Order: sequence, then C-alpha cells, then structure tokens
Amino acid sequence: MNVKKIPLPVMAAVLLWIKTYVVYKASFQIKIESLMQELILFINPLSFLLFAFGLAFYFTGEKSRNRYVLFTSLLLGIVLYANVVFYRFFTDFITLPVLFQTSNFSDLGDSALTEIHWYDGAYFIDILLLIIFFKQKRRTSDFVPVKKMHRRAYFLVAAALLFFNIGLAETERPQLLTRTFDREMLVKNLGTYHYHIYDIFLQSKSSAQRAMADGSELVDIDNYVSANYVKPDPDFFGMAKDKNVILVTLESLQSFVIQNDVYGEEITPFLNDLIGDSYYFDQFYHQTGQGKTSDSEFLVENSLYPLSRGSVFFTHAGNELDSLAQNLSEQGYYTSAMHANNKSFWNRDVMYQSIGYDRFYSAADYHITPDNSVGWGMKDIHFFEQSVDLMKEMPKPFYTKMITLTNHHPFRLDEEDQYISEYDSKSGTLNRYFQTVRYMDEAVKIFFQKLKDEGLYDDSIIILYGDHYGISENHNEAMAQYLGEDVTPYVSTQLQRVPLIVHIPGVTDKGNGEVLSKVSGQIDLKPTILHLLGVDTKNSIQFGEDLFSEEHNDFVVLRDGRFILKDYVYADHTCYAKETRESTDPAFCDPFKEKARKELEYSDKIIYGDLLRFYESVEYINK
Ligand code: GP9
Ligand code: MN
Repeated sequence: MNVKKIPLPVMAAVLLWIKTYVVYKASFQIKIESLMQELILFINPLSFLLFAFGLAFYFTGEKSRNRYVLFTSLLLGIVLYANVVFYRFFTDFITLPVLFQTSNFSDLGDSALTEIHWYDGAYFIDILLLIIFFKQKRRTSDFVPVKKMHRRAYFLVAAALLFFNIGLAETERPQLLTRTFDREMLVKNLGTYHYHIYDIFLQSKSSAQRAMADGSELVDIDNYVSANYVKPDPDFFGMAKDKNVILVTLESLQSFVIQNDVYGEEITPFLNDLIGDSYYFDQFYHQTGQGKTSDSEFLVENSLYPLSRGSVFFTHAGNELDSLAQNLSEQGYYTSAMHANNKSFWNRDVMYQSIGYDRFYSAADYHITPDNSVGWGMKDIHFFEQSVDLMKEMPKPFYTKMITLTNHHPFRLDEEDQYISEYDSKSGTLNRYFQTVRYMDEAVKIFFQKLKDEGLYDDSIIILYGDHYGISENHNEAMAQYLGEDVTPYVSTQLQRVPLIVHIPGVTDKGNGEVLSKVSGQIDLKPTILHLLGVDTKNSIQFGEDLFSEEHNDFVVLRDGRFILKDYVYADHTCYAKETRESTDPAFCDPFKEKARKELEYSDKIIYGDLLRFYESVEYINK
C-alpha cells in the first residue's frame, strides 16, 4: 500500500488514535481486567477521531483542509496532554466543573506547572509526523476534493464503529451513561474524547437549569418545609453533645438478613447482639436511585432526595449545600469521610468539597495490598483496623463517615473469610450474599473491639446503616425460595428496608436498647444526628424528620415514587394493607400521593436550580 495515497484526515486520525492508546497505557493507570476490556480501550478513541477529522472532507480547498486537520490534531493533542498533566497530580481526568470551580483554580495552575516536563514534547510527535507527511504528499500528489458518496461511506464506517464501541461497553458496564459511576470507567469504555463531550453535555444542561432559577422558588419550598418541621424530644436533644460521631455506611446491607439465618447459621451474629444495646429502627428504608452509595451519602448529608436519573454526585457536584458536615464544622467538629477506594469513584473527590469535609481518606491513605484485598478492593476488616488508627490522629471531637466495600456485588470472598456456608438457589449472587454479609458483620465486630482498645469508644456515638439493596429484582425467584413467599410488589417494597442502628455508649449499652418501628428513611438521619448533638435544625431546608421526635410521622417516600405509611404501602400504583399483605381500598393511600409527589418535586427543584445558594435571602424575605 502506498502510504502517500492515504487521505490526510485519515492519516491524522490513525496517528492520534495510536497516540491516544499509547498515552492510555503509559500515562494513566486504567485497570484492565480482561482481553475484552483491552479491546474496548484500544478501539474507543477511533470513532470520535474519524468523525472529527472527517469534517475535513467538507473543505474544498487543500490549504484550508490541511489547516483544519492540523488545528484539530493540535487541539485534541492539547486536550489529551492536559489530562496527562492533570492526572499526574490528581490521578483523575479533567471535568468541566473542576476547571471552573474558582476555588480550585489557583491550586490547579500551580500544580499544573510543576507537573510539566521538558520531555513532554514527545506527546506531540504525531503533529510533527503529520507535517512531514503532508509536505511530502503535497509534492507528490494533486489535491482532489472528496466525492459525496465516499464521504458518506466514510461516515457510515465511523458511525458503525461508534455503535460497535457502545455495544461492547454496554455489555461490559450496563447503564454506563445513566449511572455515570466513575470517570475512569467512562474513559475506559467510551474513550477520553467521548468522555469530554459527555461531560460538556452534562455541564451545559445543569448550567442552563441553574441559570433559569431564582430565589423565589425557594419561598414555597421553605414554607412547606417549615410547616412540616417536627420538634425534637427534649430527652434526646443534646444526648450525645460533643461526642465523636462515627457514621458507618454498610454496603448493600438489607434488613431481611438481620436476626435471620442460612441453614441454621446466623448471618449477622454481631449486629444481632448490637441491636440489643442500641436503638434499632426496623422500618427504615433506603431511598436511593441510580446513584446507589453516592445517593445514600447525599440523602444522609443533606436530607434532600437524590435525583431520579444519574447520581447527584456527578450531575450537581458544584451545588451549594447545607450538609451535616458543614453544620458540625460550625460546632467545632473535625469532619471527614473514609473509604478505601479510588477517590474519583462517584466523583467523590469533587463532591466532597461541596459537602465540606475537612478530609477525605481514600485508597491513597490506606495500605492496600493484594493480600488484604478482594473484589472491589480492601477487605472491610483491614479497612476498619486501619481507619481506627487514622481516627486516633484526628482532632477531637470528630465526625467521620466510613463506607465499607466487601459486601458488594458480585459478593466474592477468599475462602478463609467465609464464616458460613453458601445458600443453595439458582442465584449465585444471593447464595454468596449471605457469606459476604457475614464477613462484614465480623468486620464490624472487630471494629467495635478496636474502638474500645484504642480508647475511642466511650467518647463516640456509632451509627450504622445500610446504603441500598444488595439483591436486585433479577433474583426474585431465588429470593422467594429463601423467604418462602412470592416477591410481590408489596414484598419487594418491604425488601427495601435497610438496618439503622444508633449506638450510644453510656446510654444504649446500659440496658436501654430498644426496637423503634418508625416508618422512616435515610432522609431522616441529618436532623436526627444534629438533634442528638444538640444542634437546632429549625431553619434548615430538609425533608427528613428527627427519628426520636414524638411528632415523627410514619411516612417515607422512595425515589421511584413508592411510599410507605404505618399500615399501608403504595407500590406499583396499588395500595397494599400491611396487615393482609394484599391490595386494599386506594382511599387509604390517596391522601399521601400528593405529599409524596410534592416532596420529590421540591427536592428536585432545589438540586436543578442550585437553590440553596439563595437561602439567606429567602430567610430574610420570610422574616
Ligand atoms: C464504591 C462503592 C460502591 O466506592 O461506594 O458503590 P455502589 O456500586 O454501591 O454505588
Ligand atoms: Mn453501595
């Protein structure tokens, strides 16, 4: 084949394609776990590049076409290189909100400079090759504009490639775009250029919605929230004043495993004991959507609902918030989050700045080895042990939110960590789930012991809750076998219960443990915790209610619109009576439909319009 015959745009696309792949391998640490993932990584830059350079075929003059090709190569080369430099410092890919977050800007400028090296010129070698190539070409061949038919065929190939790429990515990572988990995942599956386009799209969408909003919308919301405020119980208000707060997010833990067994073996022996020494809420629901763990964090920190699609951590990471962490900072607490995973997962590194933690202890702060890892990363026992060592060094009082990891789909464990036997059903996921839950239970037990050994226990309150379901509806058949009943919409809704355990040393462990069957959800945690610490929330925009308040209402809305009352469950457009577990007269649920809809709508409005930035002025209007 005569290289000189290759059209310049195609040549440029191929050069940049190869360069991008080389840069992926050399400058980013993208985890590749299979040959298929490697293949996706390899092909993912190509379709975008074919499109970008293909536009050159619309130029009729040789000079303008060459200029366009060169300019595009340079521009994309700069984008790629900027990511390399950014990655060297932040081990992350650039996002628009990061670039435009003014507080980051000066830091970014400084750190960027220190990460640029003289040998980085090598990143632009393809441009040099391109110039040589087109100089040669100009000398030897005449310029011919491209025929329409060829142009069409070219774009058809590019489009086919794009769909092939998306298809492969979808099989590797279902719901990649709607869940937007992790930037590494997006780059790995769709390529760095598509990732930037997607990021621009997300950003412009939320900027538009934000630009249209003004504080007046907040007045109604504020009125609604104030009317629904419930007074704290004086016996509980300030009960844990100035204690350290340790909030433990237990990955994928659902309530149905509590006080339950597999072939006679207890699944959560430690938690079962702990419940006796704690306030245990057995009618507490997760309210997460596609943002899973990140949604649970959002709910707990802000007492707002997450969004119905995507994760707020990604879509609205720059919003003004009035978080639990900020409230506790104001009370002199040192605030942090602890999670032994890549810090960019769920965009935490960016969102945590808006939440306002003083510190995020992520994978880089833990000693992670192949021996102490399984599945998604560091095993919980090691995570808890190392975390307590980190806690010892924290200024007191502190508030820290810990997130466990081992009890995560696909629920794999090393043999030595399997304390109970597998369940036997058609679903491997459910079969293994009980074992990983049992492992997590052991980890929590070791954690409590270590807190005691290190003298942290007495001055702390420990609150544990499940973040979301672990077993999805795909496993209904196996679930029905375990539960001994069909998973109807009613049962499925009841399965959305996650444990909430509030353990207050010196109080609940002195025989004051209690099972509280209040119908409630993650949204209630922020006012509950603040009130326990003696912090007033009367002026906060929050949809939750203090769980210890006498006035707490038995009502919880799930993110998909289902809701649960004291005696009824509204699911699948049907009103179910808890007593009979059968559908009943819709009139029992009807009066609450409007309230459920309104809460979700108001909360969405706050997030889309970034309305809390107007809060001070609304307070003023209302006074
Ligand atoms: C990852 C962990 C799991 O860091 O929080 O996220 P999930 O898939 O459960 O949302
Ligand atoms: Mn989770």
